Parts: sequence; C-alpha cells; structure tokens
Amino acid sequence: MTMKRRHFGETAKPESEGLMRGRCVVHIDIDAFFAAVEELLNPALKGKPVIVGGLPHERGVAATCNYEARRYGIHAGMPLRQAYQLCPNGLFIRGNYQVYQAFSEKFFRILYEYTPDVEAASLDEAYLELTRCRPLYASFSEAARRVKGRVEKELGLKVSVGVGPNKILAKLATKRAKPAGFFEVEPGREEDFLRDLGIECLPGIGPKAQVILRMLNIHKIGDLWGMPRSALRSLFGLGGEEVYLQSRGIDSRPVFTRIVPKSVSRETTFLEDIWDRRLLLAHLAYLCDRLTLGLREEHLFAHVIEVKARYSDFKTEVRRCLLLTPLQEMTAIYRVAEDLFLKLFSTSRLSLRLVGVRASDLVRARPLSLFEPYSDREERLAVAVDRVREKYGFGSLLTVRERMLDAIYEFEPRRGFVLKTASLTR
Ligand code: TTP
Ligand code: MG
Repeated sequence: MTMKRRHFGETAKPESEGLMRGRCVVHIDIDAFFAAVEELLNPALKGKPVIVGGLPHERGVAATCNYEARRYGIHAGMPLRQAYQLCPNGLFIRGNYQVYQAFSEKFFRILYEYTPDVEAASLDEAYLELTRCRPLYASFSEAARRVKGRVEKELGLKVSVGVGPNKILAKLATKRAKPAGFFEVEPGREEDFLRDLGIECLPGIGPKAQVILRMLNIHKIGDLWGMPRSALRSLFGLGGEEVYLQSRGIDSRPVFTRIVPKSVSRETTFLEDIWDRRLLLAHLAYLCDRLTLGLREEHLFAHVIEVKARYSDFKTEVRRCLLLTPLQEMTAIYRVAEDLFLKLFSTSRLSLRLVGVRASDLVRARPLSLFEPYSDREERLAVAVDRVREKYGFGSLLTVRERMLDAIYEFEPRRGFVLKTASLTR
C-alpha cells in the first residue's frame, strides 16, 4: 500500500493520485453463524454435525448447519427431514434468535471501532469501507486482519474476511477465504482472481441463468468475458448488464450505512395445520407484536402491510394494503392485518399451515398529516410497553389474544412464545 517514490522525468501522473488511490472495502462474514454460536454455548457439540432450525421430524427447514454437517450435503434452506435422512447422527437444534442477535450486536460494535462506514448486509455479514480512514491505517490489509483477530477473540467465533477495491470483489474474496480465512484481491490482480471462479459465485447469476450459461459452455467467470454486452442483455435483460459488470469486477455501489431495509416480516409454520379462527388471529397478533418491535427498534414506519397465508395444500395467498399514513404501532398494524387476514380466510375451505405478516415501503420518520389531529398517545404507550419488556422480558406484557397461544407453545417470560421455527422466532 505504500506509495512508490517517483523520480523527476518520469511520466507525470495526476497530482491527486495520492488522494485518489482506490477504495478499500472489507467484507466480513461469520462462519456457520447460528451453529457456531450453539457450539460455543455447548462445547460438547464441537466436531459433530450440527443443524440449526428445528428437530429432525419437525416441519420447516435448516436455518444453517456447521461445516461438519455440510460434508453430508446439508445446507441452509433444506427441509429438516431431508437433512435427517442425509445425516441421522446429526445434532438438531431449534435455536434461539435472541441469543444470535446479541452476538450480532457485539459483532457490529467491534466493527464500528474501525470505521463509521459499516453496512450491515445481514446479522452476521458486513461491509466496511476503510477508504475515508486512510490516515488512520498504515496498511489496509493489516487493519482488515486486525478486525478479523478482534472479532474472533471477543466473540469466540471464526470469521472469514475478504478485501478488495469494491463490494463485489471483497465479497468474492470472502467466499474464497471461507472458512476462517483471509483473502485480499490486490490492485492489478483482479483479472487473475476472477478468471477461474465459477459463474455461480456471481450474485447476478441465479440457478436459471446458470443452466442457460452452462448450455453455452460457460462455466467460469473468465468464460463470460467473451460474451458481448448485447448478448448478455438479450439473454437476461437488465440483469445481463449487471452480470457484464460483475464478471469484470466493476462495482461502484457505495457502502450504505444504516440503510432503510426493504421490508420487515415475521411468519411461522404451525406445529399442526390450524382451522380455528381465533387461534389463527392469536398467531397473527403475536407476529404483529414481534414485527412492530422490529419496526420501533429501527425507527421505521410502514406504508404497506401484507398478510400471507399458506393452506394445507401448500397454496399460498397474499393480501396487501397501502396506507397513506405510515404505521408503526402494534394495535394499528394488527387492525389492518386482521382485516386482510379475514378477507383471505373467509373464502378458504382448508386449514392453514403458515401465517405471516410483512411491513414494506418503509420510511424512517412519520410525516405529519395535515388532515388528522396529531396524537402521540399510541407512541407513548408503545414506549412504555418497550420499557417494561426491556426490564422483565418480551413475554411480560402480552394481550389476552396473544396469550391464547399458551395452549400450544412453551412460554418463557423473557422470550415469549417458542414458536415452531424457534431459531427464526424474532
Ligand atoms: P450465512 O452467513 O449465509 O450462513 P452461515 O453463517 O451459517 O454460514 P457461512 O457464512 O459460513 O456460509 O447466514 C448467517 C445466518 O443467517 C445463518 O447462520 C443462519 C441464518 N440464515 C437463515 O436463517 N436462513 C437462511 O436461509 C440462511 C442462508 C441463513
Ligand atoms: Mg455467515
């Protein structure tokens, strides 16, 4: 990273070169996150295949698994039953989202000590832009290695780190580094790095695009370079443009700090299909409660509320409602969700296997309405509820409707109900 001294008479380079030297983006991702936390909490699991997401004969899918389990072909998103067939000796764990979240918060606190430019890509994954902090670091790679060391020491979890001049290259470097490794794409080495990577590594190439490209005998990123931009465009539309740029390691996206998420959602599959309307509404109310907690934590208000129902025949239906005044409070959102749900359910002749609620078109602040009298009563109530829950746990304050779930689920005053997909019970 040190700048080479230039002698007089050498071809002049722009004076600003020192300032303009490229970006440095670090991508960091915890290895087998949920499973690694479980191993840390219970060392007896170490060295054995661990699958998080539910018990072997439960419905639902694996949220993740450790690398030992991956050797059996298990991966995130695989139905638990299938995972069990592949690895009957695997240790299946429901998981605990709140614990993972606590680890995630600690993870991000460490990252912010190195730069304010941190983008949370998910609970266990982040981009750090070090470019602005150049004066603080003699070497970016050194700084990135220090971040890795700190996180591993303080969290007790292994992480993989990739360094590059932009987000796509940093992310691909992390992929190369997994598990527990460090990989830097040095300036000028981009082509060498990309050439032999499989096309499936590019985020713009999904399973369908892969099939098409493989039929054209294109398997590696280097093979894509021979395809004209127009050919990619006619094959994949606008996505083709993305692929054209990604395959060349071109990516001008900034690292977004505290971006507004596209949506926040909560859903659950039931232990058994449910027909009882009151019980279904109890689930819906509980999910709305969890959802609005998420919205408040992020200071978000939703312009769109969506309710999803999956019937016993797996058919899935969604109803949405557009709100002129965005909402955040539990009671208000539940009212909308209940209305949407009843419209769906009233025409159904089947019982349900899943219900979910999603808030989207999110904004950070509620615009003041000119037409409605301003009242912050519900907001103040929500703040009071949060305060009680902070002290006594989420389960300490629930509506009567929500408490109907007592009949079905384990109840923990701290966490609330332990729903079916416990690791995703947020
Ligand atoms: P990932 O970082 O994609 O996966 P991972 O950390 O388990 O494994 P690795 O990064 O080493 O490949 O996701 C982080 C966590 O998010 C993961 O531990 C569990 C959760 N998750 C789900 O709940 N459902 C999913 O489909 C995926 C992919 C992840
Ligand atoms: Mg991870």
